Amino acid sequence: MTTQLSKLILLFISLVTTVTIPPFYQNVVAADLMIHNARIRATPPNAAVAAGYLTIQNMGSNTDRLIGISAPFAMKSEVHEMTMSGDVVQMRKINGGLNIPPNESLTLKPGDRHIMFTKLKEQLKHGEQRSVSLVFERHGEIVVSFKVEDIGRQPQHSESNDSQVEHPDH
Ligand SMILES: [Cu+2]
Repeated sequence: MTTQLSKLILLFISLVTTVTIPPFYQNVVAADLMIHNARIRATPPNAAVAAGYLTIQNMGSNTDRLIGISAPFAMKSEVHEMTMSGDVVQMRKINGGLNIPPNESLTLKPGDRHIMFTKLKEQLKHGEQRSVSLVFERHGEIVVSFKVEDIGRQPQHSESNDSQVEHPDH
């Protein structure tokens, strides 16, 4: 009986661990948070930076806060916002994290707030999947698979003077 039970448990474990994860745009559900459409703009060789986008939906009843991002392929990962300075679009690091109130979602998208992966260690090619770690105040760390794809170029933007981030053309 005990042996049969342990066989059953083993079978169950192997079933659970071999479940295939859809490769593209998988929705990651971690307790109250659902993360979808996570993607990174593919880069040319030797690019210094790459932009990432996603939607984080808060299905719970408490505000959560995205407080940290890290990726093995970049030295630094941060959230940027775009601002207009005269005719020039600039981007600036957002400090202090981003709130996601209950029943609302946070969307980072081209031409708007985005994740900026800086000091890239390698090229990010169309079709790849890259793991990125998101840290939330309430939920802690969630590792999300981002799909690398050719996304139409963003309008040119330059870096604001007060920012510490290095941003060659991209
Ligand atoms: Cu940026």
